[in-house]
Amino acid sequence: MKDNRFSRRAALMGAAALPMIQAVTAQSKPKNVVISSANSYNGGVNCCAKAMEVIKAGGDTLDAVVAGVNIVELDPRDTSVGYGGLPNEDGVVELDCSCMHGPTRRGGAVGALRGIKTPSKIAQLVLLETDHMMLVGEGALKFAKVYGFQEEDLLTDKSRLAFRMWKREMRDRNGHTFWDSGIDGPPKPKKIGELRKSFPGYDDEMIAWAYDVAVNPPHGTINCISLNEKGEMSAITTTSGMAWKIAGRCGDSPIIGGGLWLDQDVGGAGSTGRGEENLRVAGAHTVVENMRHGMSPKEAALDALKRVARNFDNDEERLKAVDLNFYALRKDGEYAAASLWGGRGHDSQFVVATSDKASHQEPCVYLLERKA
Ligand code: SD4
Repeated sequence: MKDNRFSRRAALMGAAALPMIQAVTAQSKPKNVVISSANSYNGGVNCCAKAMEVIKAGGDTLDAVVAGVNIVELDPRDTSVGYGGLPNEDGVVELDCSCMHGPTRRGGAVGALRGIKTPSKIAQLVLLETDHMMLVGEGALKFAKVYGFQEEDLLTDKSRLAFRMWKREMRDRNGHTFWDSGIDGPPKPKKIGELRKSFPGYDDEMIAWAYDVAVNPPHGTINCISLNEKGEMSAITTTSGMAWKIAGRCGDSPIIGGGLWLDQDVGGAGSTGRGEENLRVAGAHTVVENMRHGMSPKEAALDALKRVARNFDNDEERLKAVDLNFYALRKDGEYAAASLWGGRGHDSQFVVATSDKASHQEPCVYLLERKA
């Protein structure tokens, strides 16, 4: 006799996922799709345009995302990625990156890499040329040099100014810092005029920018995921990490399963924002597993954000300090990006390029809305 209870339960629980897994894997014709975070200075749009160009020319999906993010890594204006990224508390830029190649199911990563403008290329070399998954610090730099990469100063005039401003504003509980003259630190917020005296040679706009990033370190990072017409996928996340971090701190970006995950049978996901909170939910892996079990990319990303909110007992007051975004591309070409909070700068947009639609921004969905 047919066990109706079992079939009903199966439909509601585990087995409900099975038809969706088939839907993901047995899709008709894959298409070319690249998605990325938005980033400032049109970084995401340029990244996806480049990656799509490589894919259309028949290039490998990993080469495509590496070429795409290289543009942002090498752009000194983006202070969250590669050259010109904001440094750690010692004034040294330390870069994190991870990448995954779907067809070979391999990954490579570097953490706290100093002196190399394009950590994506080193992470790709770890993937291609070694039997390891991740190299960090001095070892990662030595490895890069073996392949002919030059060690360079990654600070720009702009990021050095921001660092000096942060040093100066880093006060003890009496409002004092060794970078300020006298022992009575003036109250915040500072007037531009006051800062102008300490930072001669910079215009007011630069000083205001540096003050703002010193006290409110910005988010950035670029994640990029690609799919080609053969159904092959790759993904990458690259960053200078959290500004003013303790030397040696690795965020989520170089952690395979945290800031990046890709399963050739299902799809890929990546993250930008506060890495520590992402790591507490193994975010990118969670998003891909959610898709495996039948969620759409949008549902999968929002579910991962709900887990983050749960870690704060859904207390929006405490969550205010957290910015986090997930990007997801499923193997059938469906995609989405989700932010914890709606409507904030480039976090509210992500970038998409397809065979027939040039690289462009689309809105992220979001979990929470800031009250006015
Ligand atoms: C980190 N997730 O190091 C990175 C930083 C970032 O937007 O994405 N900022 O935690």
